[in-house]
Amino acid sequence: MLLSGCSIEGFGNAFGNFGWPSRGVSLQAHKMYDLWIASVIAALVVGIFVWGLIFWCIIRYRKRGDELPVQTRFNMPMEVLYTVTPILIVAVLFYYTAIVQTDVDKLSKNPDQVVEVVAFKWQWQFNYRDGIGADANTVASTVGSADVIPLLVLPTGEKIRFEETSKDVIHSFWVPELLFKRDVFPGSVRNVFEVTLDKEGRYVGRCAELCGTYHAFMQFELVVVSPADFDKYLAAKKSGATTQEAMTAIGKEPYAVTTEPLNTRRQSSSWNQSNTVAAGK
Ligand SMILES: [Cu+2]
Repeated sequence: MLLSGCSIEGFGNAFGNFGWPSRGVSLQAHKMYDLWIASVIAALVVGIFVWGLIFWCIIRYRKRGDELPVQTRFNMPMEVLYTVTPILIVAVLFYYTAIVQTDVDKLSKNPDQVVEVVAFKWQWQFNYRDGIGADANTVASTVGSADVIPLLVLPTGEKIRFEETSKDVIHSFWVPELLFKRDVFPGSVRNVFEVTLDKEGRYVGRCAELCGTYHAFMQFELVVVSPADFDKYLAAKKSGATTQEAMTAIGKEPYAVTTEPLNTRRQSSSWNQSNTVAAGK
């Protein structure tokens, strides 16, 4: 890879990111992505080596006659080799996983922004807070409805802390482009994590924990903007503007563009149309 000038990202891109949607839109996501692709490369190297040995054995030692081959019981150096090698591989993977995981879970003392994520059956509310913890105050808020997808507007380049809480059952906050999801618990447990976003854009978010009949309604959109636009957006919200007005104020499309509300009036494609014929009639 070094000789051919390939990067981990270039290699991942060439193979559809090996199952991930992209390299992600946060510094934390990039680290997880690199670990994932590097692990796949390690697995491929081992895989190709093992497949090679298998095919070599099949061809080299295929049956050539009725003469019984040499009967051996074991080969000590080989036994040691294929016990020690997998342990080394697992140890290296574990080492890098522990480093990345610790990094992704790291919390700063003074995050630049704090967002309280409130999940309930079956929507999201995003509260912009003036400090850390349950005792801080909400300075601006956005809540979704069956007709309007809630927008979570956040800036690039700042440490953003998410504090999660649920009003009823367990939900899960998931933005696929963050390559990350975390459960949202009811009660006194406030799950916390931080990200630093580095790519402006609009990314769909979903509830990733089956939480009831209208679980599928729990969609939102993460809107990543420049810090200047974010300050303007938050100022507009603080002065009483709606999310849509504040979005218009910074020149952005006021409604979600990555997803749309589910149609609750199912008629044309529904199983309970008036003219359907029940089975057996
Ligand atoms: Cu949910």
